[in-house]
Amino acid sequence: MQHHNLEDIRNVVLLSHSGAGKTSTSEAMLFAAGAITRLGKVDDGTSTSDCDPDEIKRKISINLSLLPCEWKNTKINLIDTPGYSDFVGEVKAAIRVSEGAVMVVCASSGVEVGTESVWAYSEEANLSRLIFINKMDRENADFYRTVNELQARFGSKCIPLELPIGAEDNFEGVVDVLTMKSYVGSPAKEGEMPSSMQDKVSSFREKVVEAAAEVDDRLIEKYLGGEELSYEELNSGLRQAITMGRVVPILVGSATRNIGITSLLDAIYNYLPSPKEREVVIVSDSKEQKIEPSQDGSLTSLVFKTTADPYVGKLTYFRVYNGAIGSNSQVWNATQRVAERIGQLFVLRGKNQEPVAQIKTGDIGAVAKLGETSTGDTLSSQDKPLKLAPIMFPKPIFSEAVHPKTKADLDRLGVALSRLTEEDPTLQVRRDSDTGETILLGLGDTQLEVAAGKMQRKFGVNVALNMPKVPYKETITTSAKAEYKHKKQTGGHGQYGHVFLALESLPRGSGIKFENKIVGGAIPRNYIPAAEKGVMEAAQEGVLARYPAVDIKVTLYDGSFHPVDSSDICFKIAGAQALKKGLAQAQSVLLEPIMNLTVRTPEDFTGDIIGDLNIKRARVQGMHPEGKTNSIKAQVPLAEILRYAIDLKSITQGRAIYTMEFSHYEEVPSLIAQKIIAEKQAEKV
Ligand SMILES: Nc1nc2c(ncn2[C@@H]2O[C@H](COP(=O)(O)OP(=O)(O)OP(=O)(O)O)[C@@H](O)[C@H]2O)c(=O)[nH]1
Ligand SMILES: [Mg+2]
Repeated sequence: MQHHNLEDIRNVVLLSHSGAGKTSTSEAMLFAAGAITRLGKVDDGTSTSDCDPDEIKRKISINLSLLPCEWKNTKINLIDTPGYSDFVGEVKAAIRVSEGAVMVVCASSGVEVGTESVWAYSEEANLSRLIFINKMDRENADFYRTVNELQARFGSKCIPLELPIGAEDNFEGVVDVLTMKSYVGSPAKEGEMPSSMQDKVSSFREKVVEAAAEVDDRLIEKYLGGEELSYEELNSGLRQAITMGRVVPILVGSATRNIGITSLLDAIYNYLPSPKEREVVIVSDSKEQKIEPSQDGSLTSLVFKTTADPYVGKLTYFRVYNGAIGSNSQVWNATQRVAERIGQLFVLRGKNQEPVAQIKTGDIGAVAKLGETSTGDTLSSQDKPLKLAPIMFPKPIFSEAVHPKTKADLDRLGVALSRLTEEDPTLQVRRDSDTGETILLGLGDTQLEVAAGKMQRKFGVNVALNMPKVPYKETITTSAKAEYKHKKQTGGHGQYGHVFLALESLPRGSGIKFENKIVGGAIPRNYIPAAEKGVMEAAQEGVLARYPAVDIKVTLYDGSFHPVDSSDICFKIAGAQALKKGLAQAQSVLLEPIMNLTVRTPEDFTGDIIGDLNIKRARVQGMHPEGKTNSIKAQVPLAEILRYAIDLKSITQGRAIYTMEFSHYEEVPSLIAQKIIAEKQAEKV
């Protein structure tokens, strides 16, 4: 592929609810543009985009894919994204490096939850959009119903630019509303539109003409004066309206039957903006500055994806916003403040890599084996280290405990996990110091399952994912005093340590506080730290179910010693045993973590969500309607919402989202506490 000028590039992300046909549509576009010679199929695992073994196995997209093609001397960098909500991190990254979007909507399912989410993301990112109503050949496909739904949800700016000829099995082609020509079959043959569609096409044409004229004073004058606007005038008006987001044109077709695909490519070429039409936002010291992108400018390039493969090594995907980057050069990572050596550059198409000498402004490329660079970093030149805004990824809301199956798996676990989190910024790893578990956090169960599969396939590490343990704690409810004398008389040297402890409750979140109130040398000062250590260590395992004891003030107020037999270890034992006795006397109870939960849901599901939360021992604290969305705030015990990602998905068919964060610890109701204690005791046996 030739190098292209800035105005001859389109970076276009495909967005949709899962399964609407993004991958099939991008495959059809690659085929129509001659970038591939065989039309692959998602269902056979032969598509260019879904080339990862997990994608082939599950027949869904998991990773974003770069799928460049050339159309009318313009380089179109199609970026296919996953529709499944667990992989929204990939969608966010792809949106960040695109100027335009094709929103794919299924002609039979219409507007779905995922359509609404990606619509909102593309709006946030200010992308110019086209809508492609796909699967017109499917049973129940209804173009006009889908158009009505789109207009009802997203407004009257969604205007058909094409109408279908036939539907379902009889879907044959499309009519271009502006030119009033028809494109039938595959490959498309241009012809006259069916005469039966004349009136319909004319009435839709009127709407397009009006929208195109409206953006330009000269055109609107001409239009209102009753003059005909030329095709060129209409096209340029329409282009402006689409670039400004005032119009979102609707096209139609069938990806698997390869109908309506060349006109989709034409629309991308005609109506979506080039990188030249978007200013580049530079952030430095939290100030923002906008620059015009230029081939001669200083290199400014954003890393938007990293893949790690034990055989191929690390691959870094980047988009150049300003200047150019060359093979075998050196760049400056402005985020990490380190120099990086650039080896051979590539242009990727699915899994195929084509070596290139240079990637210029506006274009997207990849490079292998960068040592320091990670997703979100800016690569620039050292003399002008311009930094781009990073990519905003969603925070994890779902976690599983990772249990390596063998000792060998355990040894390699750390490396595998750090590679995984490097590849996917929506994954995080944490060690829970209370339960001793390694916790993998992400956006949903499927994402974590795929991650576990990848660990096995790529790094040979076998793990089981289990529900994480709840980090319960124990505390006391009354005050108590306890004495312990550790005394042993064996052959030679004896052992002697003797302490009196007073235990009192402290407010939640205080932990264990130790105070020494020994007066008059009942215990020599040098043994106090040992007694304290004994207390602190024993507090790690409470008396109910061996959970850490917290929120207790322990006062050492008396004791005795032996001039020969006493030692640090004797006082440590005495401190530990006295604490255990005290905990047993002071009516210990179990504490559990309570989370602050916020759910955002379409209002119709409010009742079901509250009903479910009530079963989960939640305290609903408030509801805030925002338009048709309701935001519900509640405090819920962690133990009840370890699987909330799955529960909420099934209550709302995936239409609600939530966030949660730790709030505080609270006493577990006694019936539930008895069950937890019994389970823990059974575990011990
Ligand atoms: N009948 C019909 N089926 C289609 C069409 N386009 C896609 N499909 C089928 O719909 C299913 C999903 O298609 P994909 O292209 O994988 O959809 P996607 O949007 O990429 O899916 P995700 O990436 O998982 O979100 C596959 O079985 C396709 O064969 C179409 O135009 N007509
Ligand atoms: Mg796909």
